[in-house]
Parts: sequence; structure tokens; C-alpha cells
Amino acid sequence: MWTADCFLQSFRTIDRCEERGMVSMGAYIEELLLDLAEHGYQGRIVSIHHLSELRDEIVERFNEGLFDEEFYRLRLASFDFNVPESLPDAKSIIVVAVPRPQAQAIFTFRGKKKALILPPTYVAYQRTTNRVGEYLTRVLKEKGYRISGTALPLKLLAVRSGLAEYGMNNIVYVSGMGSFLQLAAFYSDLPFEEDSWREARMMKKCEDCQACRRSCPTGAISSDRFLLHAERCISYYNERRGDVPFPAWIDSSWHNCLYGCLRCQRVCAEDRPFLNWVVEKEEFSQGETELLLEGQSLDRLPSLTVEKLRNLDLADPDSLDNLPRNLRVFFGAGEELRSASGG
Ligand code: B12
Ligand code: SF4
Ligand code: SF4
Repeated sequence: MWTADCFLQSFRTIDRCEERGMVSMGAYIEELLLDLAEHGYQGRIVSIHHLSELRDEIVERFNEGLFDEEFYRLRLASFDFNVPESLPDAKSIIVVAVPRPQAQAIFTFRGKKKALILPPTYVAYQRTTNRVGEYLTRVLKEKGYRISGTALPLKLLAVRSGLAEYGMNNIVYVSGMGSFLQLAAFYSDLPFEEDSWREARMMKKCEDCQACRRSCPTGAISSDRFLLHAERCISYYNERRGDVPFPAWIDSSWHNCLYGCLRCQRVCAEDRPFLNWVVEKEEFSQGETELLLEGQSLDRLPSLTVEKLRNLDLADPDSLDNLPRNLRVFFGAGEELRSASGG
């Protein structure tokens, strides 16, 4: 569990600041980190100087040709390593981990019910980031500091800041949260130089375990390199636009969630305590499931269905667009539905 011990590293940094007479800033950051923990979050603050290291690492891997071209263009090209115009005097980056549960949607088709999980982060993604942002804005404002949003590689930032460690599955783990968490990061004009920046590291436990690698059906977690073959990850495909069909090499039996995939987290001992943590649950009748398989737009759905979708964060055109493709693999829904939904 998350205890004051976990702050040891931050305290050491603060002690050094105090030796240099920066007592008030050290104490203030200590207070900020403790307050974050009281909200159930965990965080680290690092100097803005590390921004270029994050950029260089991604650029280097790109130059080495380690990213599938289309994957890079669709998912990584939007990283922005420049200090934002809204906060030109940014001095630090605050990275926060928020524990996140799963949600469940039960669908009914041809008399059969199928419960499908939405893994952590799929529901309330933006709301969670906003909540952290609002919290930091409120707390820092009291001391006259400000924050601004980031578009950074969050796992790399979290690991190098000392907040998290990589699992072999390339997902990051935070003490007391497993990997069931969402990361958020903000620039701030809060000065902080003596941070706990370190090399990227993998959990010690992974050295004697390969459970995630063995459980991944697609070979995305391979033994030829640590970096995930993201273009082999099921999540990459079921998050894509609804008119992009699943590649033929994905066996339909490999799908295990409405969005995303949980195979490499479900087998991990670090995640065992969180596997039954399911909050939002909604059930869709046969009629509702058929309407969703047909890809009906929001204005053509009954208000009760819209309400249920809203609770699962699926009441938006993008989600409604890719639901038919993602659902069909579980129901083996026939050609009549495929053509009705234009798939
Ligand atoms: C693109 C993306 C994806 C892509 C690619 C995933 C990937 N691994 O890159 C796809 C669509 C596949 C995806 C899937 C998922 N994602 Co995603 N995704 C992102 C996004 C937008 C960027 C990730 C990224 O930076 N990739 C680039 C690669 C290069 O970075 P990296 O994975 O950190 O790679 C580093 C390591 O490999 C390390 N490295 C290389 N060699 C070695 C060797 C050693 C020994 C060590 C220690 C390290 C090391 O160096 C690399 C960096 O240079 C982030 C949000 C964000 N803004 O960061 C969310 C994010 C990573 N996703 C998230 C989640 C929850 C998921 C899923 C778990 C969802 C699900 N259940 O299906 C899966 C996990 C799949 C997996 N096994 O990784 C969370 C992660 C939470 C966590 N606990 O880690 C994030 C952070 C969103 C958030 N705000 O919380 N995702
Ligand atoms: S399943 Fe094993 S190897 Fe994979 S992340 Fe968990 S501990 Fe590490
Ligand atoms: S999320 Fe699924 S497909 Fe992606 S690496 Fe993990 S087990 Fe493999």
C-alpha cells in the first residue's frame, strides 16, 4: 500500500533542498505530494530540463526504425515536446497516477447474454485527466503557481520520474495500484531541480516471470526486444475507426474486451488484487444490442439506451461508429447485420 515510506525518495530530495536553504520550496513540495496521496493519487515532480531527454528517446527509436510507420503516424506523431505558449516560464512537469477500475457492459443477442469488460482508463478518460488538472490548479494557485496540459509519452515520463516501473508487457506499475491506473501530466511554473530522475527500469519480478508474454496471443510482447510490437496489439485495432476492419491474422477468439485487451494484465500477479474491481455496469436488451450492432446514431436510439451508453462513456459518434465491428466478433453476427451497419 501507499505509505509515507513511499515518499522517501522525494524526502531525500527535499532534505538536499533544505541544506541549501530552499526550506520553504522543499516543504511545500512535500506537502503537495502528501496531499496528492490523500486524494488517492501518487505523483512526482521533475525539472523541465528532462523534456529534451524524453524527446530524444522517442526520436532515437523512430530513427532506428523501431516503430511501425502507420502506428507512429496515428498514435505517436502528436507528442509535443515544446514548452506550451500558455506557460512559457514552465519549470517543472508534474506526473500523476490515478487508480482506475474496469467497467462492464452486458449485451444480449439471440437470447444469449455476453458480459464484456471495458478495461481501466476507457471510461471517463478525459474527466479523470481534467479532475487531476482541476485539483492541481486549485492547490498551486494558493502559492501563485500555474499549470498547463501536456502531450507527452506518459509511461516513459512516469518511469523516469521514479513514479512507476515497466512491466514486461510494456504497461507501467505503481506501488499499491498495480497497472490499473491512468497517468496524467502537467507543466508547471513551480521550480524543482533536484528531482528523482532515473534510467527506465523494469519490475524485478518480471525477471523470473514471462506470464504476460505467454498470454499475449498476437506476439506483441516478443522476446526479440523489450519495446512492444504495438502494431500487433489488439487494442490498437479495436480502438481504430469503425470502418477499419480487423486484420485477418487476428483470430476472433483472441478478443476479450469491448475495447482494449486485458490478457497481459489479467495474468500478472501484480494486478491480481484489482481484477474484481468493476464499477459501472450496464445491461443492454436484445433490442438495444441489435440497434448498436446496426450502428444506429445517437438520435435514433431510445433515451434509456443513450443514458446507459453515457454511463459507459460510449455516447459519442466515434464509439457508436466502432461498436458494431467490436461487438460482431463476440456474437458472430451474420451478414444481415454486417450489411445493415455498412461493415
Ligand atoms: C499509443 C498508446 C497505445 C498504443 C501503443 C502502446 C505502447 N506500448 O506503446 C496501443 C493502442 C497499443 C495502446 C494499448 C494500451 N494502452 Co495505451 N497509450 C498510448 C499512448 C497514447 C502513448 C504510449 C507511448 O508512449 N508509446 C510509445 C512507446 C515508445 O513508449 P513506451 O511504451 O513507454 O516504450 C518505452 C519502453 O519500451 C522503454 N524501453 C525500451 N527498451 C527497454 C528495455 C528495458 C529493459 C526497459 C526497462 C525499458 C525499455 O523505452 C520506450 C520509450 O523509448 C499513452 C498515452 C500517452 N500520452 O502516453 C497511452 C497509455 C500508455 N495507454 C494506456 C493503457 C491503459 C493501455 C492498455 C493497457 C489498454 C488496454 N487494456 O487495452 C493497452 C496496453 C497495451 C500494452 N501492452 O502496452 C495507459 C497506460 C497505463 C499503464 N498502467 O501503463 C496510458 C499511459 C494512457 C494513460 N493516460 O494512462 N496504447
Ligand atoms: S506478468 Fe510477469 S513478466 Fe509480465 S508484467 Fe507481470 S510480473 Fe512482469
Ligand atoms: S493488450 Fe493484448 S494484444 Fe496487447 S500486448 Fe497485451 S495481451 Fe498482447
